[in-house]
Amino acid sequence: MRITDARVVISAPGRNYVTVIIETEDGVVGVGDATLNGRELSVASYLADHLCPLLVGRDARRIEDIWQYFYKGAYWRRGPVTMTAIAAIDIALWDIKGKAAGMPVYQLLGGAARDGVMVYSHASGESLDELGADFQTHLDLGYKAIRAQAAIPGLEKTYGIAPGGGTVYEPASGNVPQEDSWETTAYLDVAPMMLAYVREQFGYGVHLLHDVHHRLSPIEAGRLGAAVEAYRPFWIEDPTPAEDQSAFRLIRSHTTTPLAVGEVFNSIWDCQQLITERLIDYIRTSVSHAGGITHLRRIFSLADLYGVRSGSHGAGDLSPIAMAAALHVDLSIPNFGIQEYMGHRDPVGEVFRTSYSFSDGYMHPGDAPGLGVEFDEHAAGAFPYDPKYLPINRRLDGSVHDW
Ligand code: GCO
Ligand code: MG
Repeated sequence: MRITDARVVISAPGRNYVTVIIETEDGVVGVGDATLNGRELSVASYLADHLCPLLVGRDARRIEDIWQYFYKGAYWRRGPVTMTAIAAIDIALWDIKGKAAGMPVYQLLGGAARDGVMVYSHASGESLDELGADFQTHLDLGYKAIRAQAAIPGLEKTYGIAPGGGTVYEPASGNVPQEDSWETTAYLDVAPMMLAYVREQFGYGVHLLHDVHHRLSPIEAGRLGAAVEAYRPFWIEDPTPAEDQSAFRLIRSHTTTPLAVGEVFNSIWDCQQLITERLIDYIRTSVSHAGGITHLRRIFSLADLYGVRSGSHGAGDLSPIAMAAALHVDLSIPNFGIQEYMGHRDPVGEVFRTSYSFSDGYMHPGDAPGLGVEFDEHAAGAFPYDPKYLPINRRLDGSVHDW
C-alpha cells in the first residue's frame, strides 16, 4: 500500500489547526493533527519541507518503521515541533490502517477495555459566583468531572478564564502575544477558597480538578496541595514548570493531593523519572504532541507498570482529529484515568466531521473505520490562518514568569 501523496493544510475554523493528509495508491486516505498552538507554521514547514516528501513511495502499513525512520533517522530527536510532526503522520497512518481493515482504530489497539471514556470539562469565572454558575451548566450537561478556575482579585487578566455566556477561553488574534499578570501570593490565597466554594456549593459527588499552569515553586506547590486536601481534588495539574522532574519529589513529600503533569511533554524521556519514581499520579501527554498513537501507547505502558494513569491533554487547540485519536487510545488501554474535553468552537464542524459521541459524562470514539473523522479540505479553504499566540505571563514587577 504505497503512499502517493502527503500534504499539509492550515485552516482556522474557530481556531488554527494544522492537518496532514496522506493518500495511498488504493485510494485510502488518512488524516493527522499537527497543531502546535502558537507555533503552527513551524510544524507545517517541518512536515511540508522535510517529512512529507520522504513519505511518498513508502508502504503506509509499516507504521512502526516510518516512526523510527523519522525519529532516529533525523539525528535531531525530540522537541515539540519534531514530535508533533511525527505524531501527525503516525495518527494518519493509524487512520489508514483502520480504514483498510474496516475497523475503528481502538479495535486494532486491542479492543475496548471499558464502555466509555470519562472526560472532564472546564468551568471558570471572574468571580466565585460566576464560576458557580458555569460549574452548574457543566453539571447539567452531564459531566462527572469538572476543572475549576477563577480570576485572581487584583490581577487584570488571568489565563483560561472564559468571558462568560457559555463561551470558551480563547487567546486574542494578532502577531504579538497579549500579556497577562501574575502574583503568586494572591493566587495561593484564592485557590483553596475557590475549591472550598465548589465543594460547599456542589458537594463531593463530582470530580473536581484544578490547573496551576506551571506557576508555583516546588515548596509553594507543596503548600497548595496540603491546603486543598480536604476538598479532595481529583488532581492538581502542572503545579511547577514541568521540565524539572525532581521538583516533584519535594511536592510529594508535603501532600497526598494527586498530581498531574505532561501536556508540554513530547517524549517518554520527558516523564521517565516522574513515572518510574512514582512522583505523579496522572500523565497528561497528548497523542498529537507526544509522537502519535505509537509513542503515546509506549508512555502509557511504562506508566501502567508504576500505577500512573493517563489523563491526556484535550484542549480546544488540539483538532478534532487529535480528540478522536485520543479516545481510541483511552478506550483500549488498561490504565486510563481521565480525558480532557474542552470541545471545539463553531464553525469547526464545517471542516471536521466526527463520529465520537458524549453521553452522561463519558465519550466514545464511535465505530467508523479508522479514526472516524472526515476532514473537508475544500471547506477548510474558507478559513485562512489567523495568527494567535498564547499570552505571556509577567509578575507585577514586570519580570516574565513561568507558564
Ligand atoms: C489545559 C491547558 C491549556 C493549554 C493550551 C496550550 O489544561 O487545557 O493548560 O489551556 O494552556 O492547550 O496550548
Ligand atoms: Mg493544563
